[in-house]
Amino acid sequence: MPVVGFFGAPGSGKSTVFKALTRLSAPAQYLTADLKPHQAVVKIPDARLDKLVELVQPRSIVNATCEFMDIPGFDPSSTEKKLKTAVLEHYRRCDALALVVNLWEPEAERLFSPLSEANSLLEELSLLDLVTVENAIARTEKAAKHKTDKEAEAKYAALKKIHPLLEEGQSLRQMDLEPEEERVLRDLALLSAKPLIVVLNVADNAAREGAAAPGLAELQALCERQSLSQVRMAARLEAELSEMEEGEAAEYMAEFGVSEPALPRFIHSAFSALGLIVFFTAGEQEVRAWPLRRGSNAQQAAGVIHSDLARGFIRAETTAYGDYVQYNGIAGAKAAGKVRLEGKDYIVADGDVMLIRFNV
Ligand SMILES: Nc1nc2c(ncn2[C@@H]2O[C@H](COP(=O)(O)OP(=O)(O)OP(=O)(O)O)[C@@H](O)[C@H]2O)c(=O)[nH]1
Ligand SMILES: [Mg+2]
Repeated sequence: MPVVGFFGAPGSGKSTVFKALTRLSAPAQYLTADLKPHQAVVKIPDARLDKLVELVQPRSIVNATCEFMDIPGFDPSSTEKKLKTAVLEHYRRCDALALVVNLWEPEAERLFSPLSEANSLLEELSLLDLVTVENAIARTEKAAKHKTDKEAEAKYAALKKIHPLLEEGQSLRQMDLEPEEERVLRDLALLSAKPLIVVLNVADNAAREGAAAPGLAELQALCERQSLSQVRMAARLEAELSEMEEGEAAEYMAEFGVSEPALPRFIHSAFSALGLIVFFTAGEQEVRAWPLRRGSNAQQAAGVIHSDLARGFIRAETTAYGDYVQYNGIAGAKAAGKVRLEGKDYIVADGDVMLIRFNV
């Protein structure tokens, strides 16, 4: 299950976004006495899953899930060392970070433009990594120079390559790294390497898709330049919606011109940043959505369900989601010749409905 943590300037709306997405209010005290952040697991709404359920009428339904973490903003000037360390540890544990940018505050009342706010936070991630990398260089230098430890040598070389780039303020995301370099750096959990979703937190009156907001266009351009996933959200409005009955919420959404609630839009951006797709299993017992790393093969998909299925993999009966729906389920798809028997190397496509044949 992917874990997404909210990152942003103090008061940018992280806790409000958390509430909008989880329907839970994060208490004002976001860290408990043992410095744990406020966490929530949400079921991911999925229109395709709903459609499969309608066709199959299973006994149980399992949505994919995502975990959100409301973490206090990182304050580089903070002198509370214990708090700072704890906050950074939480960020390192996240699979992706969501940068919440304040685009709702009137221009006259703010000290920094949204663009400079976002840029300085992105630079902060690179600076934090610079410190981590310098410490790691000091630790691996000796072993690398003895030329007896290949792993240390590879790590040292990768660290020396990224060090000057981090000094320039680049993020790891922007660097061209070989998969092998990525591998040796993985245990450092570098923050600027994490998939990033930019939450464009706009005022209620700018909730409508396409509506202008001060600073929004510059932020969108930044996201384009750095290929960052972005999601526009009027967090305060959405947080209010999360407290309403469905009908009332729909009316309210229509009034403000919001065509789709924040959660599915956010998940869409997050999955794209994380490089995740979804495949389905659909039986009378259970219909279920499974997140899967894009580019995975059928055997790896089987392994997500259970390691036995990967070990004893024979083949995967695979139907594209569109075919499954068009032919009213597996029987119709079979009759139309739309169910394929795929081997273990088949690269799973988003929305595939799969039945794994295995033998252990
Ligand atoms: N008008 C408006 N106000 C917002 C919006 N998002 C947040 N706010 C207000 O900004 C204040 C701070 O919001 P929070 O969600 O607590 O911000 P935060 O980023 O969690 O703040 P810290 O955890 O203290 O860093 C609250 O008073 C919110 O009501 C928004 O989209 N529109
Ligand atoms: Mg907060």
